[in-house]
Amino acid sequence: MILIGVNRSPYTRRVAITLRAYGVVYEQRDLNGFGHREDVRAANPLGRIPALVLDSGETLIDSAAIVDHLDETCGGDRPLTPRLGADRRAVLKIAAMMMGACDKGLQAAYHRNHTPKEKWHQPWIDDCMAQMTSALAAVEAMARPDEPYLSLGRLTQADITAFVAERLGRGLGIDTDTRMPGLRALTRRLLEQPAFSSTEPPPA
Ligand SMILES: N[C@@H](CCC(=O)N[C@@H](CS)C(=O)NCC(=O)O)C(=O)O
Repeated sequence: MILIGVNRSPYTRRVAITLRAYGVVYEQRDLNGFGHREDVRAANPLGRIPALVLDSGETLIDSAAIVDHLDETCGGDRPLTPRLGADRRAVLKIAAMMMGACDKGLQAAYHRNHTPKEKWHQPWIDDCMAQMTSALAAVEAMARPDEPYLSLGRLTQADITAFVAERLGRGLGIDTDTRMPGLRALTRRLLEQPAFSSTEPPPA
C-alpha cells in the first residue's frame, strides 16, 4: 500500500495513524497538493491529499473513505470506528466535528496563504478560527483526566481525529495548553503511543 501525502496534513496524519494502529505495512510518498500539483492530481483528480493506493492498484481518496476501508478490512471485531448503533454514532460525531474543525482552520490558513495581505478579510479568518475553537472546546468538555480515551474506554477515531485537530489548532495559534487542558493532556498521552509518535512530521 502507498500513502500519498505529508503527515503535516491532519487528514493524511489521520490515515497514517490508523494504518499504524492496525499494524498495516505501507510506503509513504511525501507529496502535498500545492508543491506537487501534477503528482497529487495523478493520484487524485481533485488534487488533495491523502490518497491511498491499494496493493490491487485501486486508489482511495479522502481520509474518511480511506479510514472506512481500513476499518472494514483490518478492524476485525474492534474497528476504530464501531460498526453499529450508539457507539458508532458517538464516534462519528466527534470525528465529523474534528475533521470539520480542521477544514475551518485550513480555510483560514489558505485565505492568509493565498491572498495578498491587503486583501485579507479578517472577519472571515476570525469566524473560521472561532468555529474551529468552538469545536475543540466541545471535545475539551468530553475529555476526562481519569480516562485515557474520549470514548468507549479504548482508542477510536474520536481520539485520532481529536489528536490531529488539536495539533493543527495549536499550530494556527489556539492556546490549547491553557484553554483546553483536558484535550491537551489527551493528545500528550496519545503521543506516547507508537502509532502517534512514529507519524510525527519533521519540524517545519
Ligand atoms: N476531506 C478531505 C480533505 C483533504 C484536504 O483538504 N487536504 C489538503 C491538505 S491538508 C489538501 O490537499 N489541500 C489542497 C487543496 O485543497 O488544493 C479529507 O478528509 O481527506
